[in-house]
Amino acid sequence: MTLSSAPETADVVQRELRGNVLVVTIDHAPVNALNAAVRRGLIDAIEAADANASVRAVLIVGAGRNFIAGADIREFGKPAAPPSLPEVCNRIERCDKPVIAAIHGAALGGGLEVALGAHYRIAVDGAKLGLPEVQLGLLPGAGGTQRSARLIGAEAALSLMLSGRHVGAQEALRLGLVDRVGQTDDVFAEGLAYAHELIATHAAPRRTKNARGLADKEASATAIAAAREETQKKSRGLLSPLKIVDCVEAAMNRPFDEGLRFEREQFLECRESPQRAGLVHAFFAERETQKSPETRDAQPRALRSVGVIGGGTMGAGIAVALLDAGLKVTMIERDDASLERGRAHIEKVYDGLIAKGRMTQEAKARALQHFNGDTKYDALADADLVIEAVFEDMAVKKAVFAELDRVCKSGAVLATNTSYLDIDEIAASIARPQDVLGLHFFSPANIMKLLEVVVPARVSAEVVATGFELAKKLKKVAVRAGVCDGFIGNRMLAVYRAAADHLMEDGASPYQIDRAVRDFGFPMGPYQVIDLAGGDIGWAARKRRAATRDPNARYVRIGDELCERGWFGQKTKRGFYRYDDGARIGTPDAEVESIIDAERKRVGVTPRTFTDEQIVRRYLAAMINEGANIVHEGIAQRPLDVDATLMHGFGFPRYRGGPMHYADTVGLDKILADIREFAKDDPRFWRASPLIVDLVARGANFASLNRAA
Ligand code: 3H9
Repeated sequence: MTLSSAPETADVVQRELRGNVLVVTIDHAPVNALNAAVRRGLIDAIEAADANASVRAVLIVGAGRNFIAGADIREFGKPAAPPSLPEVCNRIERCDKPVIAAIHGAALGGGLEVALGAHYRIAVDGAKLGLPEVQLGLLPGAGGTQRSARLIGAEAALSLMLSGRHVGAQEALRLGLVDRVGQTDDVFAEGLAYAHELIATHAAPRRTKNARGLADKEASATAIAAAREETQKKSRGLLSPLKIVDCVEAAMNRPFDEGLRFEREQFLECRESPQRAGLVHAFFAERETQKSPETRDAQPRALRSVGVIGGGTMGAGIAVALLDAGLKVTMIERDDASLERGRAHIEKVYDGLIAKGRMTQEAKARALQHFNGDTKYDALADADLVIEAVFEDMAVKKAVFAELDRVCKSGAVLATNTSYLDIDEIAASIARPQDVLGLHFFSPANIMKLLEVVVPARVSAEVVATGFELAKKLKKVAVRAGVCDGFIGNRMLAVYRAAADHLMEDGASPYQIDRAVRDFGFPMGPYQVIDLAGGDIGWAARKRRAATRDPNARYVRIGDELCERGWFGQKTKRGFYRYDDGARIGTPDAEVESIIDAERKRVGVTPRTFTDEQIVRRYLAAMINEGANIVHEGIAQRPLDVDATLMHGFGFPRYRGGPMHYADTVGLDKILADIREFAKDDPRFWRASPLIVDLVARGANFASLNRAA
């Protein structure tokens, strides 16, 4: 029997006999995902080891930066090619010779399942072990639910699988996921030494399926019941988390092979679900948005010290995000009192974290060592990047940029955090438009993942690449956006909120609209969001735009009516909801309903009823249609950029993959038919996007544009 691999798998799974150890190296860039060739190569390697008397042990290692990142996510949704991953793990476990997995980098999902199929496990520092399938709408489907529970017990296995978190080598050792941690980070040498030691001590194969982690039935049953209760509360709308609990219960109650069969059935159900498709789309969208023509063509500029202009909520949040990434921050405010308030805002964020036990006083002190404040722009002379977060007014912004132009060193990136002002106009007002960029953060800026990198016409590619580099340092999802009123996210928000207002004036209550939107999967409905953010913010923007609004467009005054009474939401204890006695969750307000009724009468609307489904259809059709316009105009590069924006900045449920992915799952022809139907009532508002019309005519969908880009 030969020890060399078949040609089609030889590249991705290499075998080499080192003395009496068969070293099996998975070499499938970029992350050693388990595609069909790797799976076949692994089985062949184990067959070869069993058939060759001179092999005394098998060592599985990964080439490159990882052991194995998991199943090949790109294969989901395509016809399955044999052998399956469960077969691979079972075959490894059945091997007659001891099999050792030596882990560095990621051993995630199917990657950890391969390691659990092996008989012994060693990890080195920097290893990341986990079963993150839940984040893709899946469950570990190659024996992971059965073997992990047997190996480390129900409670620890459930916690790993339900959170999807990664654990390092030391924690893996404590949990019992690995048998030892290497002394060095040379995974190959460590693994080989371990294999020789096992051979020398005549260690036999030790099969995880026989591990006794579930032997204490009472403890296991208690952990399973607790996980089920918690999951029912926390994982609203999700398919796979409860199935993970069911699988661990099966591991406790059934023989191994039956448990495996049960797991497989549950896995396949998840794999075929729209939730899996939505979450995998989200996974790739988050990675794709980081790529732009500029990041391909240009190198980012160095980023060490950053200036922040303005110490309001936004400026302070941005400062915290920068400090958290280890950058030096200088905040500029107009006078000492304002600067003091800015610093207090920052401290408040940290104190909140300390109160929740997520930060220590020492860590706060360390972070603040990198913070400086000044009232003079000259303090920014050495800044690599400056982000202004001052009042949304063109004249004020231009004055700030004139100062920056005066004091900043050549090559400094000058960014504005404006939400809707024309950045081309700001750029044109100074002598270095090539350095001016939009960096649009979302509040609270230290928490929200989204960063719109807004690209004005005259900016240099290097500056744009620096914006993306900053997002990476801040661990944010960067989305490239063009200049227009509201960029991607806020422009869409204005339209779907208007659709909600129309529904409200036409007969739905704000409470029903919020409920319908929540039931779709958003964490909050639009009126809860307004109450949380403060109704006065939108009111001020509406007043600013009143002069330029199309006088014939429908305008719903209900929000203004509430604001005129000083009902701005949570902070005034009244908005669309009442917040009596400092309550954070509002209760419906009969007075608000009478105000709505009065408005309906004033404008001559006879209220009608809407089902929750009808509400959601209008709300989403408005969102999708504007998203299509944004892609059509080139403001977003692809539909997936719109998806990432809505998921990370506006609470769109990740398991539905963003509005454009969701539209594809409904069918664009149906969305178009809805828009045309709604247009019968209000043709000015409901104008089908030319992009949707074109895609439907061609029988294409949004996904085709993601692939083509
Ligand atoms: C599973 O295992 C199911 C089984 O239980 C059951 C089966 C029966 N497949 O993130 P990066 C690509 S479910 C295909 O930028 P990093 C990624 O798209 C799986 N491709 O690098 C990117 O491509 P591109 C459970 C994958 O160093 C490139 O690799 N496993 C996969 O920042 C680099 O990725 C997971 O959920 C994959 N599995 O982080 C782990 N993974 O260059 C998912 C990555 O074209 N992966 N790619 O843009 C990760 O968490 C991170 O990628 C990892 C590396 C930590 C590994």
